[in-house]
Amino acid sequence: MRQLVLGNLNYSSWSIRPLLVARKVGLPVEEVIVPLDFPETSARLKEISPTAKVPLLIWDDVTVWESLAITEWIAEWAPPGAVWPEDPKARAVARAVTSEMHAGFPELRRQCPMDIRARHATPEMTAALDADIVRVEALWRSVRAEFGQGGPFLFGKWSAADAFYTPVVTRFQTYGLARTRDASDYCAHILEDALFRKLEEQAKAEPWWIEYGPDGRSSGYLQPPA
Ligand SMILES: N[C@@H](CCC(=O)N[C@@H](CS)C(=O)NCC(=O)O)C(=O)O
Repeated sequence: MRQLVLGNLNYSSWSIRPLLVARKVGLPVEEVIVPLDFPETSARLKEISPTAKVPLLIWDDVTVWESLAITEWIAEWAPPGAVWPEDPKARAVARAVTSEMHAGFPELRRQCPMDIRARHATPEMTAALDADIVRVEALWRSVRAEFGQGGPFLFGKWSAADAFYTPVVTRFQTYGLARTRDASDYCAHILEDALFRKLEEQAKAEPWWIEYGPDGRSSGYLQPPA
């Protein structure tokens, strides 16, 4: 069995990161979506995942959880340079900014949950959210300035770093967060890229919706047909 188990693409930022990587390199894997926040979601995930979370890669007798570990597994499967930059210095920095995304930006994630197909008001600008946005924009600007000569992506050519920042780009769009011309330009390139456009179409067509309560709790529901 070769499956990439994912949450709904509209909301599951951790799922779309390795999904974009898998699609970019043409990994022959079945994509299976488990809609998040439904009453049966946890039980379904507990049956297959040690953390009861998605994404999860099942590849024959190997099960890999955690979006970054799945990305590294795909990088080993793919030819060199397909997932990470070929240049060792660029590759080291790409891994650093990707790890920073995986471990950081808590306020951006908490206050601006990914919701690709929606447009929401910009949330109240707390100092912590402001710091996350300032850091994201500085990071994009510095890696583009040092490594971005060969193309419109963070390291010129597309890499896993772009996959990991794509959910941030969608948040910038959904909540109107971009402040600098450089950040807006980078977001535009990601949003216009065919890899993202396909995913956006799928997210828009999904029948599953999530509502966030004032306490931050979320629950899934099915949108009645129009
Ligand atoms: N650190 C994990 C985070 C995974 C995660 O939090 N996944 C969420 C969806 S985006 C999930 O599976 N939630 C299931 C649930 O809460 O029932 C990763 O990078 O893969």
